[in-house]
Amino acid sequence: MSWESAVREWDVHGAPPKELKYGTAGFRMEAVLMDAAMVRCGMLAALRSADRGALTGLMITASHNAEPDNGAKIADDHGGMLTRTWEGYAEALINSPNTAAVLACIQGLVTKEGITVQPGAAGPCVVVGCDTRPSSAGLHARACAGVTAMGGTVVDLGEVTTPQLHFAVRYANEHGVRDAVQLREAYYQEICSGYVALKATASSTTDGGAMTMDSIIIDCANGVGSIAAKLLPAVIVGGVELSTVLSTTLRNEAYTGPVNDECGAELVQKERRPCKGVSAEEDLGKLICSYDGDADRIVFHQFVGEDWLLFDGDKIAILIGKLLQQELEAAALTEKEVSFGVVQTAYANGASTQCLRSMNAPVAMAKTGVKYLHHVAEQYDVGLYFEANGHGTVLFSSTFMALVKAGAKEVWEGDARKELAYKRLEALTRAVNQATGDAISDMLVVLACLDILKCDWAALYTDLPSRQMKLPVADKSKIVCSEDETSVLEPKALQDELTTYMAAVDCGRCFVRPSGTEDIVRIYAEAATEDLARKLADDAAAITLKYCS
Ligand code: NG1
Ligand code: ZN
Repeated sequence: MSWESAVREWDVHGAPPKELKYGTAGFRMEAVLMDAAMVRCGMLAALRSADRGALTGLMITASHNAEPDNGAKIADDHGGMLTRTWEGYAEALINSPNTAAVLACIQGLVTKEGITVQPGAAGPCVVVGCDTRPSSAGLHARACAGVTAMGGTVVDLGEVTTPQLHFAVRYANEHGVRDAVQLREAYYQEICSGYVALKATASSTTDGGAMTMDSIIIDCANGVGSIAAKLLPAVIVGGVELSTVLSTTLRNEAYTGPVNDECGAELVQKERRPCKGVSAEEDLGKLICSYDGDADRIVFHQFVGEDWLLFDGDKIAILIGKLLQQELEAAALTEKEVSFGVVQTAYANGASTQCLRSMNAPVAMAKTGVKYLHHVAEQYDVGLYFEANGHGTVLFSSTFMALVKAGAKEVWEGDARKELAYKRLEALTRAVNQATGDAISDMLVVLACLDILKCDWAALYTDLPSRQMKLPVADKSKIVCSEDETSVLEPKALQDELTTYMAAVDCGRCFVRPSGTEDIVRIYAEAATEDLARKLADDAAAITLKYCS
């Protein structure tokens, strides 16, 4: 069957009931409204695959959103986010008013990009995965139909985390693997072997002792993270079964409650309170982490005495940054050979930025949304990025990868510390999921960092009091922000008022921006005290409402 006939056969759902935008994390909205879009998303991912002559990916998830929502993220052949030009093509295709317009749109794209759509083994190939929302299985089937309509082949990963999908695409293209089982296995082997190798460099082990046992409680956000994390203990790398070095206790597993409901990284980080399923009585002193609904974000928390401590993305960045900087120095890889940078957004707590600067780590700022941070981090040999909400990873340039691979094999006569540093850096490149931020990989990296650094994580710096609010407004598009999103350009009077309020508050900093994933405006405020931060946020919200109603 020609692709034209196949598109006619499958594109039976019409246009989505409202126009969809490819936001900071792909298409996202109420699941029922995604029905129409999903077949077309499959077609688009297949077209991109044909264009690149390589596998692409399609993940069905609405991440941290409530359970009734769903969405689609398309991964490019390197495993990262879809390139900007194609976001525009995706919007045009998905919002086509009818099948004739879909056909015209595809034809236009094929001509413009010089794409050959040919069915069969040499044709397009898309790795498809989904989260555990009730709507995901149905949408998954539609996505696959879209790929098939374009003559494409599906590599079906089934229920996986978003980072597993991104990793699989990258790995498939690098190693010529198209088998779903092998791709799933490669993920665990790569990150777990890095984790065990890192732990093998902790002082107890290098002094001849056994590896220490890490212990962690995982709040799985009632999401797909539990399915992936459940497999960790049985992973065997280099003769070591992970259960002998890592003890995991899962809470809020998939199918035991609605995704992200009263649990997960979004609730813990934004509302600054523990999730359901953990308590000071049961879990005092134990390290807990919270994933989000598709396990591409993680934050840690702990009941200590009367307190409850939160270790968000900023704290994670500082911990990993500390290890990286220490080891780069020990390996004598100075700024001249290896550039190192940390990327944050405006949501990073001012105290964390200050802490990084005092560590002499170069800090760059990016717009909110992983794709923007990722892009800035790519400009360094070692680019560490984290959003305060727990989404982040480390990117290593190919030059750096080659350098540490060679260095880790070398015997550094008389320089045991240098040898250790190369081993640690090489292990880190495996433990980290370089395709995207990954709750499971970040969890393992943090545990290994704590084992190696043996520092008091909470004492590295103290957050400035801050407050975040979500403001439902009549029209969020009335607010237009500057490139770095720290000020409002339109309406100008709104920014003038915010500036006046900020100036009146000790250590006051606040900004407002329209969310790219929800129909709200986000308010952020920080100040010298809790009361001042709360008041600044309340004032900013009132001013914003005045201009947006
Ligand atoms: P929006 O809704 O545009 O603020 C949210 C997060 C981002 C990023 C995206 C993608 C905050 C303040 N914003 O974006 O950091 O994670 O979702 O999931 O947490
Ligand atoms: Zn997510």
